[in-house]
Amino acid sequence: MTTALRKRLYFAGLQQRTEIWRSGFAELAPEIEIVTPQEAGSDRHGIPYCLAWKPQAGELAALPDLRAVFSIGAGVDTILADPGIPAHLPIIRMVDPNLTKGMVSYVLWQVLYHHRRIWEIEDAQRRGEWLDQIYPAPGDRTVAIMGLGEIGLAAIEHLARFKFNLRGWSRSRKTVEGADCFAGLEELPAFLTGCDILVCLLPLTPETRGLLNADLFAHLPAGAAVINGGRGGQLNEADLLAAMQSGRIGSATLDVFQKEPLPADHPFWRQPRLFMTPHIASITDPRVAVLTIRQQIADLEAGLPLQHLVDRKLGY
Ligand code: NDP
Ligand code: OXD
Repeated sequence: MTTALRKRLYFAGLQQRTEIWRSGFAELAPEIEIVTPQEAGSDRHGIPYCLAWKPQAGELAALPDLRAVFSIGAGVDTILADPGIPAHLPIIRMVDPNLTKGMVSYVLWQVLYHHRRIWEIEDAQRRGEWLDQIYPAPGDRTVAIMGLGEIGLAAIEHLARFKFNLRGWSRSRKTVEGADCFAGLEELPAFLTGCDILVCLLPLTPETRGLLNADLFAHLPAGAAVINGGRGGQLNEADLLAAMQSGRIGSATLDVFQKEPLPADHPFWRQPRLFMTPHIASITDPRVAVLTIRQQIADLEAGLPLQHLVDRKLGY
């Protein structure tokens, strides 16, 4: 076997999860040889594959024999942030049923949190008060999902069981059972009007960057809830703070932020009715992902088409 044909997989930007992934490959795909940046040293020839999360600018272009880049995440914005990635290189995003299940459980948890205003019960409990809370039936609430991809569609399927009024918004037109669907920027105002709980599950692209801003919030009913599980770059953070302080947005959940980890002096830490999680809404499961990557490498080497290819022009 020549060096060029060895199944060597370079880890780019995996940070603290390197060892979890290394043992996943050792157990489930031992024929794939893992190479960290330190192990690769200065000669980066003979490495055909890369597993990436937040690669450094120029890191992938410096692998001359690269044939495919596998993203650890469903979102590939941190990979596409490097304009130097050779245009011919296929980038494959992560589609993992366990990642999707994690996101669905996060969306259900947070939609119900805002629907039932859990913070009121917690506050009352701390005051020792037996709160006779009144709350609407799901059928009197409109939950609107931005992004009708792998995750958005699965979230709708599960939310439908609670009988919420459901809406979905995507770039191209979709028909989804149990949800009213809207497409494109021109239909965004209609999608937002009357929406009580807005859930963002969009990829970060030039079109979606900064989309969750004061103009968008102005279309929501006063006191609406906003949940962002997509990417921090989609939210204008100052606009959200102002909207929460004015009462336009009544409550919010954020899993993703412009800067992660969220800086200690960020005003979000002190904002009432803002629930935050540290980008853990869901996590790719190495036990599933290793097998998917192994299969994709086998397909590529057999000349078969790859699945879940990123459209570099669209950015997702
Ligand atoms: P998909 O690629 O399957 O779906 C993306 C959806 O977004 C599609 O419906 C697409 O429309 C829509 N979309 C893209 N651009 C626009 C636009 N400009 N206007 C309207 N709709 C648009 O992605 P996934 O569902 O797998 O993942 C979505 C995102 O969720 C990821 O990119 C990532 O950022 C985030 N994520 C976050 C996690 C976390 O832990 N917080 C974990 C996993 C994912 P169309 O159908 O027309 O193409
Ligand atoms: C992802 C993520 O995109 O973890 O998968 O955010």
